[in-house]
Amino acid sequence: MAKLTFGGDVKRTFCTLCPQHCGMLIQIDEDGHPIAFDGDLHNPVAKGKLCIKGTTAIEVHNHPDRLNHPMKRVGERGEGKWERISWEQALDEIAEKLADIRDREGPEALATLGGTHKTPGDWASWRFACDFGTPNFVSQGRNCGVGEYIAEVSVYGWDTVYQSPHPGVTKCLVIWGSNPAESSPPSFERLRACQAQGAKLIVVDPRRTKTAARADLHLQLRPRTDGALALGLIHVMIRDDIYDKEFVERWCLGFDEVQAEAAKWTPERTEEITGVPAADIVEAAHIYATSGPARLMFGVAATQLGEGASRSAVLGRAILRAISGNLDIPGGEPLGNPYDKTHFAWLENMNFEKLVDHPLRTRESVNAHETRITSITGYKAFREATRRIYPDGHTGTAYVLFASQPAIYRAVVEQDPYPIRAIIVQCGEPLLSMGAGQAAYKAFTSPELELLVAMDMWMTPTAQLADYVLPAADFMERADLSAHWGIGNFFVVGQQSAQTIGERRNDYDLWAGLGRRLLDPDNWPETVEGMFDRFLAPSGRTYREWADGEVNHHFTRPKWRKYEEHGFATPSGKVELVPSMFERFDIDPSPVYTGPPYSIPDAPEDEYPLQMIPGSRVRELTASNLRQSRRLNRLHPEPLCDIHPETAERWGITDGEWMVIQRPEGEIRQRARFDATMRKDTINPDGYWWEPSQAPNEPHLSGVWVSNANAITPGDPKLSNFAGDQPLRGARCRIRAAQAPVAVMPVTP
Ligand SMILES: Nc1nc2c(c(=O)[nH]1)N[C@H]1C(S)=C(S)[C@@H](COP(=O)(O)OP(=O)(O)OC[C@H]3O[C@@H](n4cnc5c(=O)[nH]c(N)nc54)[C@H](O)[C@@H]3O)O[C@H]1N2
Ligand SMILES: Nc1nc2c(c(=O)[nH]1)N[C@H]1C(S)=C(S)[C@@H](COP(=O)(O)OP(=O)(O)OC[C@H]3O[C@@H](n4cnc5c(=O)[nH]c(N)nc54)[C@H](O)[C@@H]3O)O[C@H]1N2
Ligand code: SF4
Ligand SMILES: [Mo]
Repeated sequence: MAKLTFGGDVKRTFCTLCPQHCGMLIQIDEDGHPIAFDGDLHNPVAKGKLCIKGTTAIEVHNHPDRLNHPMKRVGERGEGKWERISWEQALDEIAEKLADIRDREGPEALATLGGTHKTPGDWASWRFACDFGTPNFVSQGRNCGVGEYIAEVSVYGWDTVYQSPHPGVTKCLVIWGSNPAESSPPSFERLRACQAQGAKLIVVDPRRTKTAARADLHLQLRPRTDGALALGLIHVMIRDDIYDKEFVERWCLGFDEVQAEAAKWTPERTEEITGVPAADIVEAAHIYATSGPARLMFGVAATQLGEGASRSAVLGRAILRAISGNLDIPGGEPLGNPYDKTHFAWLENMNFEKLVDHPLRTRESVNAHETRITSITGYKAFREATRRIYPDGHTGTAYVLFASQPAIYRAVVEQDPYPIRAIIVQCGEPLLSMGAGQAAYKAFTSPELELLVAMDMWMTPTAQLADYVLPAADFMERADLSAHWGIGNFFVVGQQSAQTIGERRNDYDLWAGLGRRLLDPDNWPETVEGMFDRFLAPSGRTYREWADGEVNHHFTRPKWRKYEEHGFATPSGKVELVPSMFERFDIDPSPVYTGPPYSIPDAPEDEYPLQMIPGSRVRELTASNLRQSRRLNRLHPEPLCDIHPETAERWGITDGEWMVIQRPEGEIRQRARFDATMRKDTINPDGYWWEPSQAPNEPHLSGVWVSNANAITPGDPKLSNFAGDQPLRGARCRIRAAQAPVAVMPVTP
């Protein structure tokens, strides 16, 4: 296919079929239908490359199963009886119900559930929730792990989450609980470029992933033992005197405590707990500490390990970044850069401050009494702690505002600590993708829930239970702007490329429609373009000027060693290896390894001898999304569970046959895929599995209970980590061979 060039009938935007947001060009015909696509060579994210998912954009746009009109439920929830209504009617009725609920129960009785970064729904939903007065909103950061942000901001005052390694300058890369070979083609390219220019690669993962296969050293640890591994590495760095003494002496508090605790974690003891050979731990510490600038990357796994394990994992990683002397040096760990205020007004437009002082709000989020740090009080504390350096706010700390899903479900069913009566789901799939699937189901079908709205591109299992279903536009049929959750230093603007089909709308329209009915309309521009104009106002250019102009993106130039000028954005101004912010919120701040080491207590080890680590990304799918594509479906038609052949043999399971995975919550079925590189104590079930073509509506809900691993991940809010992140990885399970091919409803919530 000839390369497309921007201009005329070739429009320019970016793909949002996964959160990488690679630049894309779309050619349209005279009726505005997309007929060809290409990567955008001038976009710095992917430099013209697209992955297999991105190449289905036109198929997704034209797919016959897409939702095209708003619908209102006329039968029972989940019965599948719908009446087509107009957007005006849908918005009027939803607004009326929300006003009534707000009057009776307070604004906190509304919760919003969102998924990964899809623009414009994620930020628009936060913005609405804060304006409405409810702290019970869930989006992006919550799913990918708030614990990481909190740990990093508590230790060194900014997060390193959305930062890249620098080929040629970065000399060591640690990929820890992440697999960019599947999850991020652009990051994987950069990783390879770093390696080509001499960087060493260490991978910390219980699986031998495609990324691990390229590593100089793969530390194949037992799931959930990351905190112990971190201490083992710190032990060697201190013992062998290869940490950055000068930096530690000048900038770090709490080193003595770290040293005392790490002294106990000899390589041999660390091997006992983690299963990683002692010699590899020693070698890894030396590579990490002595190669030159090193980057220890974000990976979702560390925050998904549940109570205890997750705290020590994220804290241990933050300590490693600090004592290795890599903070804010070129090629090391860039401490973000707030958006360039001469170009972009992000925090000013998010309404977080409005939520703090909201006149109608009287309560904290429904998880605040358990995970105290993720609350409005937590937000205020971080705002104070970081104010000296970031007087205008700090998005990394704003992430502490996200509520925790299991607590929301409990608030619906048990009205504990107070009732939630309405839930709006947009850009997320709680039954499949967001953990605690059964708890979500109980909430959505509870008579206590007065309103459930779902805005999606497809009739998902959650949408099948909703009272109102609203059709979402895809990225080609909307004006767009990607600001990387407000934590990056880069934004990109996209043109609306294709003619909208049916009555699909961009996600902002839902919140603006409700905002204009229920709140101050001046705060809710009628169109998303009007909202983008507000974000872009400091640049002196409008959305249209950016979208149609020669360059549609902007980077903030990094500055290094900013701390030399003004210290770190922590209460003490130093790197706090034992973070006072943890102490303040009753979280154990010491670098101890907190267990229980291998298990989540709801499934005893003798009955559930294996650990499952479901939800690892596969290149050809995005969580529960894109299964409707025939092309992608052919590549991955069935749910696959990686298992060591000896483990399989022990339980009578055959390669390629169906196996049952069981937990106290119930059981699911997947096809066994033998993999001799797996640990024998760990299985890796596919995540987010459903069958869009199978019987919709109750009781089957398109197969949501058949193979969906998140139907059996633990749903008790008490098992979440200190920040309210769910235990999605490492829960105990047992397995057996399945007798029949696929049962209809193995799990009965
Ligand atoms: N076991 C396990 N569970 C996990 C994880 C894990 O690693 N293991 N990872 C967690 C993480 S990090 C995340 S981010 C979540 C992902 O969770 P989600 O983001 O919820 O997952 P998706 O399935 O990608 O998207 C959910 C829905 O959004 C719809 N959608 C796509 N684009 C748009 C759009 O532009 N507008 C609207 N309105 N809808 C759209 C899709 O059709 C889909 O139904 O999963 C979490 N759950
Ligand atoms: N194709 C595709 N790309 C995606 C997505 C998608 O759904 N599909 N989702 C996007 C989203 S929302 C996100 S957040 C990113 C996530 O991107 P990544 O962070 O790369 O997420 P995963 O691929 O799930 O990788 C997590 C790794 O952690 C390992 N792991 C499991 N348990 C443990 C443990 O106890 N300790 C350690 N150290 N490792 C463990 C798993 O084996 C897996 O290889 O990907 C994004 N990109
Ligand atoms: S990696 Fe693929 S799916 Fe993700 S944004 Fe890029 S092209 Fe789209
Ligand atoms: Mo995510």
